[in-house]
Amino acid sequence: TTLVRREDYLAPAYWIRTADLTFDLDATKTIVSSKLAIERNSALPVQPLRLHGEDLNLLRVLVDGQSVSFRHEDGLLVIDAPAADAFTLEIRNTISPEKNTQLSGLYASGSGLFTQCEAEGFRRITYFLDRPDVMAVYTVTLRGDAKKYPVLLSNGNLVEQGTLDGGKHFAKWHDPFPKPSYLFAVVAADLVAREQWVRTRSGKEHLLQVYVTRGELDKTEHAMNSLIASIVWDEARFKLPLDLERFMIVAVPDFNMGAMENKGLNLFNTKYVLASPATATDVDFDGIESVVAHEYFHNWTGNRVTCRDWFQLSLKEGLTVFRDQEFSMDMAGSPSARAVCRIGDVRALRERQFPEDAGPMAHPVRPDAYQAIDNFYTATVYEKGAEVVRMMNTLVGREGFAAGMALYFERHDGQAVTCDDFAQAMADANPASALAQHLGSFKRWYAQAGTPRLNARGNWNAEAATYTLTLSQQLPDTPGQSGKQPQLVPVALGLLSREGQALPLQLQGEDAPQGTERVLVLTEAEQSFTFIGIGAEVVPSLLRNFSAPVVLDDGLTDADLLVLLAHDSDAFNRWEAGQRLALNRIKAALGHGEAVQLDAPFVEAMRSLLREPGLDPAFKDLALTLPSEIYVAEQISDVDPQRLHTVREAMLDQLATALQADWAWAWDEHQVQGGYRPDAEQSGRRALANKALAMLVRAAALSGEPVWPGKAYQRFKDATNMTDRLGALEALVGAHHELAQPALERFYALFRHEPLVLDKWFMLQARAPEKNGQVFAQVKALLKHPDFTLGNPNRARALLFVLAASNPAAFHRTDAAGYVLWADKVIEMDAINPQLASRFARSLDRWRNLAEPYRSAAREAIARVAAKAELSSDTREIIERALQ
Ligand code: DPP
Ligand code: ZN
Repeated sequence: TTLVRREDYLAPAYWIRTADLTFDLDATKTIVSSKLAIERNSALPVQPLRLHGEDLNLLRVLVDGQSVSFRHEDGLLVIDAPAADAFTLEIRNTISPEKNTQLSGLYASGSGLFTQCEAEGFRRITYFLDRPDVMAVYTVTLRGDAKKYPVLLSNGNLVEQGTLDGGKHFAKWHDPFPKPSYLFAVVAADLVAREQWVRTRSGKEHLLQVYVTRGELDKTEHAMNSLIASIVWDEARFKLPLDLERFMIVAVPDFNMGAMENKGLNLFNTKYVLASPATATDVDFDGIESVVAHEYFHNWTGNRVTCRDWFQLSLKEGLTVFRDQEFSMDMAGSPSARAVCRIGDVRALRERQFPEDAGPMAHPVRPDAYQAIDNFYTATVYEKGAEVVRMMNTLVGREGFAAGMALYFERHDGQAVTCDDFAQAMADANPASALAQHLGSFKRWYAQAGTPRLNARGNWNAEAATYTLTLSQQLPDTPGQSGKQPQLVPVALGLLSREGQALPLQLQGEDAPQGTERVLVLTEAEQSFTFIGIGAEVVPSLLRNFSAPVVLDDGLTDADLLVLLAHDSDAFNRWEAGQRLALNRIKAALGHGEAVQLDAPFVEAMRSLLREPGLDPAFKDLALTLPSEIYVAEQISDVDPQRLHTVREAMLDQLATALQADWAWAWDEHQVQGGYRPDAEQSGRRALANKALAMLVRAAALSGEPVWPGKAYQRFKDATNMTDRLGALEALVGAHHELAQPALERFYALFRHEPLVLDKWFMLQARAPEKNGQVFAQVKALLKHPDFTLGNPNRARALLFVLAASNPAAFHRTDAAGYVLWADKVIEMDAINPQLASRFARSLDRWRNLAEPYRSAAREAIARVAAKAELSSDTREIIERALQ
């Protein structure tokens, strides 16, 4: 395998202006006939035409209707001497969708045929210049059996359809927008659609369709509503209208990713389309809303303006994640619901991206090199990329950001561009901003990997009545990168009196205070900021709303944190103070090797938070959730996952017992009245009630008291929605109560024919808190269950990924059995689906941070996979990096 480097980028030697494709569709053998109008790029010297192709069976090649000599070289089809500067290339080849278990290119799922082309799947359909800076206008004719494939879809507009001999029919589609091949899509299947016409602000009518298999139409209402809301939002917030006559979403059960933004024809993992109150949880409803929005928003940020090369992936992904996060916040509504969204996003960032930045796969938001681009659809490119965009938004303000977006589209609509182009547009639209003044320092966020450490120390001078805050930053070395430069860090802050009052903020040199919250801009390695008129000791509330993706060391004591927990006006920092108090106790218990004994101030702080009148239940749920084992593991070294689990479980036991009466109050108080709505208000109440129930069952399991487990079983049986049913089941399973087994059996019997619900059944068992190796043993048993398969990515993720990536104590065992299973399954999966396997392989990324005997055993398992000769380049890259 070869390394592709960003600095080696060259413009394409040829352009493809139009692509006229015909598919004779068949699961065993599909014939692809392609007619391409090609033009030489006259800016470059004459070169051979080199086309990408993978797993194709070539039948013929014609240039301007004549046969031409060609050769194969390094997986490319090379035509040394194309006739002229502009010519027609005709290619005919066959492919086998049913043999395509990689789910990249054209593949079979159920009885239908579907495509996935990002990043490099189009070359598995036909020979092409399969790179995002080559954009063509596509006309696609689909021919196939009318019974098997009654629905034939491709991008753009339907221009013709009709019947053919032999029980076949055809459909012809034309997409007027030039697009890169990764946005191409085809669907041939037996589907039904929910349809809706909408009128956009310009007065144009558009047809929206959500396609699913028969029998699933009643689960498409939420996806359709989310799509309509997304269209309205993008027009209102960014003046970006729907530019298509028809916008289609198609749900596919076998899908490597969440969804795909193909122009006008989005393909979705069923998980992000299908939902009814009986089968989907509040979290699922939220996920659908945000993924539908994400893919829809790509129509502008990704499709109208796309990436010049795959190193620029965050240009579209970071920006589009930022947009879907903002959309979800606007949909959630109230300030506290927005804060709940933000906390969720930051938790995900810190549990997935921070470990990535600290491990062997650390890479900049704009990577410099890759072996397999599929390995770079990462938390860094997506979530850290979104944080980089969010910092720009913080620096230029909401209006300034909208102006930057407008300039970006004015300059680049219809082009394939770079991250630099986006940052430049943002800066040029806001010339007076700190972003524009320090653009070079800001852009290091794209170039330097690693999570910055932000150190903050305050010094109160009683005589001068000043408070001087000294901020400094340090960026750790990462594989292949050292000696890094300071980055621009926006630090949002407030100062509180020890009684919790917000203080007016006036910096030295200013005429008057400027409110009680502001953003300091750190651009150097170290800078000091002096506030005046500070008559007493203060508690700083730094990095409000998580204003930069950094690790903060502010030296605050528990007493300081208790002030913030009780009084901070910034909901994020209030939550953060509670997390830090909990983390301090976990670390202390790990340090002295004794059982945790929770102190009264902490328990009382948690109690008053839970009981605080008027505080959002969703926020209470988050504030009463202890930092996860994965998060804690990143705060320490030589991690012993078993010990960590024991300490955290003991803390949960104590919170369950000490707050028993309060949990019972919370359960009673947060029952939802009336019909099910997946909105922020109801889902917050359900989340807190379910948390309370889990705590009550936990306490009951400790004391042997039967009432709460009985109530949980009753709730499990009677629940009218999946959130409550699963919550009750999880309470029993989480406490290892004897009622868990009958409940699991009943759940299986009820939902065995609902694949997405069955995924939950597998997942629930894989993520149960480990106890004496029972959870690991259960996962091994479930691998042999007739409903388990590695062929369906959702099923594989539900059981194996959840075990290895989300249940440290079940996975990291002193007998190394988890690692043995990991290695076996990486190898087995790799032969079926390399993208899935390499993703799974990453669950051992952080092996170097483990204590012995885990570390050596993990290394041995990785080395065993590395010794395999026939690994895919996807998995090879992950394994090699892990051992470097
Ligand atoms: N581009 C897709 C998305 O992020 C996934 N590859 O929406
Ligand atoms: Zn995306």
